[in-house]
Amino acid sequence: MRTALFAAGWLAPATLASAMPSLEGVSPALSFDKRQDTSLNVLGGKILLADVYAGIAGINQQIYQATQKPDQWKKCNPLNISVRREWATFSTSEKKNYITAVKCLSKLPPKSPKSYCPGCQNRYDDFVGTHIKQTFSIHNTGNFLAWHRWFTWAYEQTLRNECGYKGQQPYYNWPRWADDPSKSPALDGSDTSMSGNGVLGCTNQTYYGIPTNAEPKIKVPHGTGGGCVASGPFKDWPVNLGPVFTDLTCTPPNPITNFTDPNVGLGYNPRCLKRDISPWVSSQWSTDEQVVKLLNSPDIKTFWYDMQGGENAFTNNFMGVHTAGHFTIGGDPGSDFFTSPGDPWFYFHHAQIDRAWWTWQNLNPSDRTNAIYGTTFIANPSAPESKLTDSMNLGYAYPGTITVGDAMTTMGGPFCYTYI
Ligand SMILES: [Cu+2]
Repeated sequence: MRTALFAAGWLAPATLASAMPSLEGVSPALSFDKRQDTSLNVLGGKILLADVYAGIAGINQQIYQATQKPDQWKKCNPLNISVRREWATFSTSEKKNYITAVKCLSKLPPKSPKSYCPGCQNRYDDFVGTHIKQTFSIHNTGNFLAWHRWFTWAYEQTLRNECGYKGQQPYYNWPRWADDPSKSPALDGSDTSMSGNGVLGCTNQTYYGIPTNAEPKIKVPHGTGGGCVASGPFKDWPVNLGPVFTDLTCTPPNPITNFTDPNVGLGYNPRCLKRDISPWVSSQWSTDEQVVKLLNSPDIKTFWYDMQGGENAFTNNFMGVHTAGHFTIGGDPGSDFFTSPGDPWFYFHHAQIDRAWWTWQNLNPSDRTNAIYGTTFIANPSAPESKLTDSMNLGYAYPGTITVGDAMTTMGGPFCYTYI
């Protein structure tokens, strides 16, 4: 049974825009229970069409779950669901609680044995190590979105279970800050940010090549950073693993560089966190227009390709929101797609990747919740197709296994969360 709201997801963008209520002078409710810091100024003063889509998706999902998934609804409904919000809507104490918990993870001992991850120094590194180990089977694959949904959730749970975090994983709403990411409260370098840009550094290179090869399709110019993050809460953040596949020549190579070694990139390689925040990237490929175009994808194949840089990746000067989000901060390890979770920024970006997928799914939940496209090995169309019954694990980062099918909804399997 489809309701009128499901159909609303298919309204033309122009219709939606004209139907939007004027929010002038109104303090919009941005969460079910928190009303601090919720003025539009905090959000950069813009109403985004992508957020209107997300709002429709959120309502659709509740109706779909209530009417079509009664067993899941008994376990997860508005009475117990957790709500992920943008960092800009967090109160100062919520931000500090989150920052403290992330730092705490980097001070707890690792669970990975040395034989599995020789360079893992702390609990945070368990997540980075898992991502490095599994890179070829979780990117440009059919499980890409499901695996990263679970990975981000497992990180959120670990912050809560092992480091006293009380809230949810924040996301970074790309288009809201696309003109100037350094203005976002998540990257402004303040005491309540995830630290900001690096100092000027790595100036031996004038650009990053995407993809990383001799003839890259896109050349990201060096910005005003590139060196170590020298201020803000993460100025002393330890980076221990990688790099594995990076275009940066100013970063020391990992002690284990042989791709036939199962521990490639997992040798101990201590260094500072580097960033080169790039409005050049975000203002081209992370805008409201770009996200709305992605959300208007008619099928999962289109959505999956568009998110990751198009069918012939990165041709036609198109980066896609996934790579654009990573290169909005760039640097080391942020620009290395194996080691990128080594920058705590990763989870802000991937929560937003998840939110974009969640939005697309719930614009038409009956058709899209279980829509899957892709194979089981990176950029290999002849590998076996990914299936909902494929199992996934997170190594020593988080216990247990789930199937891809378990991760197709945020209100089933191990999950019970939504976005606002
Ligand atoms: Cu990844």
